Amino acid sequence: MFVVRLLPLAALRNAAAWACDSPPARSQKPLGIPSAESVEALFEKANAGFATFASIPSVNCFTDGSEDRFDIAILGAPFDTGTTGRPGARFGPRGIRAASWRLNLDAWSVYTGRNPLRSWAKVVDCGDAPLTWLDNTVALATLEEAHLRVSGHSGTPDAKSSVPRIITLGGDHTTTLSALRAAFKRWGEISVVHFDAHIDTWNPKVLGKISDYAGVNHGTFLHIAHEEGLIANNSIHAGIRAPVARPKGDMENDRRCGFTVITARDLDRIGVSGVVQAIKDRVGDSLVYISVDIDVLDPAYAPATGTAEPGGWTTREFLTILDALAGLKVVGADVVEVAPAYDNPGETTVLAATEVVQSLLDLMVQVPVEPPVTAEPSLVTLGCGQKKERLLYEAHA
Ligand SMILES: [Mn+2]
Repeated sequence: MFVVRLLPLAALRNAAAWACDSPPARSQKPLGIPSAESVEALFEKANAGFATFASIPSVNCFTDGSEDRFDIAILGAPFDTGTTGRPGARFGPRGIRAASWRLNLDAWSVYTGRNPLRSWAKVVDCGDAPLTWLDNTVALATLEEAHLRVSGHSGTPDAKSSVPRIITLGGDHTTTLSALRAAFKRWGEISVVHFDAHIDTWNPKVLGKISDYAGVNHGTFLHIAHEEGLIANNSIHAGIRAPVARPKGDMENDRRCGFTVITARDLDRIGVSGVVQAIKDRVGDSLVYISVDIDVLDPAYAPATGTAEPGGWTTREFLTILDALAGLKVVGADVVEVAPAYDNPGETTVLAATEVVQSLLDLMVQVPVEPPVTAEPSLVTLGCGQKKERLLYEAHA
């Protein structure tokens, strides 16, 4: 009994001595104490403090900060009061940013060997535009102004392209109207490559006919963009499968708005390469805006969206198509209709959306684009003879 009591006390005394004085000699380095260099390296890599897209730097792009130069900007558009289906896309930007945490500056594509966040282009996150949810017309005008402020910055001094280009995180699809209005002022008329389950060229007299205010919504914005003369007559939809509201009228109006259609099931018939070729043939050498409604994916791959339609493409099929569009002159792009509240615990939809953003970034990095210089830069003559204002962009030295 005596021995049993004394031995533990002696052991405790020895342990206390090691902790306070010198540790016992060991052949290996103590675990849990990293080198100062390894900690320092993490700070050089990225700012992980705020949830920016892929931890890229955040910039207040809405002030006149002419010293803040960048080449591609991520811009959030938290707006969902133009939706006819399930609301919730106002949380799309923060959902996509949250899911992008696993991306970082060292994410190199296993397919291409490229990394759009390590290129000639400086990519920044501008945060969200300050949009009201109480008046759609005010919100859309605010978003257009936000786009113009962002694209009003200069590209970085050694960049291959002087006007910053924008990738918008929606927001319901109405937000694309503001992006197209602003893009027209910077770039002139542009073609739209529109990935969606729905045509979104509905005449406001067919969809939202209860008032002029209601007529501007996420199913009519491409009709309105056409009526305003913002988009060229060689635009194209891809992934279409949702029913239309009239037996013939809606598709006739769609063609009048300058669109041809690749349906979701066309992929089974012509394959990925057929879809890609059809898009490239259609837009040719035009300046292009790529709009991705996440409902182009099947609800199995993107359940978190406002108007899900069964029978869509897989995430892999769609990303293959998107990456194969390399060579297009992409001047603007978006990923819209992401409503994270309907996502599953595995974050299927928002993860897909982050990959789409990475692919859009890569398309922009591969082909730098300069705005066309016209003799009369403030006015552009449209195909219909109407004249529209376009901002004069003064390229930096
Ligand atoms: Mn849409």
